[in-house]
Amino acid sequence: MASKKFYVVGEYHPKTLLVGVYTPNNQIGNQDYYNEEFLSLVHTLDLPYDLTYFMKLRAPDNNMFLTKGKLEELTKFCSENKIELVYFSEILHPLQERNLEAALGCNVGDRSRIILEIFKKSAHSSEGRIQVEMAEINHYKTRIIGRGTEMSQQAGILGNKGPGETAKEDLRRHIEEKIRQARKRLETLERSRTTQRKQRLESKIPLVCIIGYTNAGKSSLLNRIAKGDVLAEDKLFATLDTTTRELFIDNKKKALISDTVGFISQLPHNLIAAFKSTLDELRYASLLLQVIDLSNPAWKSQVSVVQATLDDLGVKQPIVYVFNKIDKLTPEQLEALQPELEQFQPQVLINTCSRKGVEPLIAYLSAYQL
Ligand SMILES: Nc1nc2c(ncn2[C@@H]2O[C@H](COP(=O)(O)OP(=O)(O)OP(=O)(O)O)[C@@H](O)[C@H]2O)c(=O)[nH]1
Ligand SMILES: [Mg+2]
Repeated sequence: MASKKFYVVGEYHPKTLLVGVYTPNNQIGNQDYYNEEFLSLVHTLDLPYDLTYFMKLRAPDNNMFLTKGKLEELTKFCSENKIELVYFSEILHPLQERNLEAALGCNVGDRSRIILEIFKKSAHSSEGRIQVEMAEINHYKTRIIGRGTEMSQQAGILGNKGPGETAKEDLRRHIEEKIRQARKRLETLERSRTTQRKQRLESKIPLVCIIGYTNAGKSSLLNRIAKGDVLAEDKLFATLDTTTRELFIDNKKKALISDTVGFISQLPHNLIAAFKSTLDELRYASLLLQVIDLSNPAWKSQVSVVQATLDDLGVKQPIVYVFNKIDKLTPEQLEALQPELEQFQPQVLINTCSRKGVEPLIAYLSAYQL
């Protein structure tokens, strides 16, 4: 299934195809929802593209990612449409990426690359920027060095250490130096984070963290209940940097409250690793507010993705399910959702459009012993 999409007039870009591949690993929603989310990622990045191609794959192939038949179809499509660059909706192993490039005769990018680029655009603090840089170097390291291996194998045929091998060694050294520098800067920042945390723990002020799937309304909630001025946008990953504010309930300072990076299905491993120190903060929270966009048909899978990410990070803090954007649902729709919502306890239903909309959460926090 292929359809035509927008061009950026007057600006050169390689003829680009987006390939949405729905696989059993996707975890999230149905095929339409999955593809829609992929397009939101692409739009968030303002990535110009020419065509889309959506397919369903029962089991990804270890070497090629696509099965033989699907690969043949796509190769034909790329050559007929003179495609130069293909972005896949899924995370590709560097070997799969190289093999696909060879088979399709195009440059290939994957989900990790798109999310990395979005993170790069949204990181403003020095810690955020270094974390993204670290993830980026690691992403490209495996890919570049992999290609280097092919270069050196060709050189090996001539018997000596050929130009390919020297280039590979230089590159490896250069990348390792970059990683070393980034790690050093991160360590310095981590030390200052540990000092701050120690001060906070000593002061006995509890910490509440707002977590949730990207675009659920986390920053809007912080802005509403703690007079923040965090950028809230209808974009994925608008927030990367942690913002912490004082939370006053009943005119008393109750806690510090933080808003941080959102989660998404199949967040690249490099990024989770790079943001580990930021996310580690969650383990020191007294309470987590998990914000859920109840108006999103895939809200339930989004809750599972967040839960799985928390499990990976070893976070076991108490959670309140904060069902948000209920202003977008009719009373009948809300009523119909009740049986499903029951399973998620404790819960509050809110919208962040007004102070009144967040009152159920304020009442909950007022009664909660942090
Ligand atoms: N209708 C409605 N829209 C909301 C509500 N809360 C947030 N939004 C909108 O949802 C979009 C995302 O809100 P953000 O607060 O940026 O979401 P986030 O969870 O911080 O997103 P990231 O930082 O990108 O992960 C924005 O366009 C908000 O205006 C709500 O209660 N009702
Ligand atoms: Mg945000």
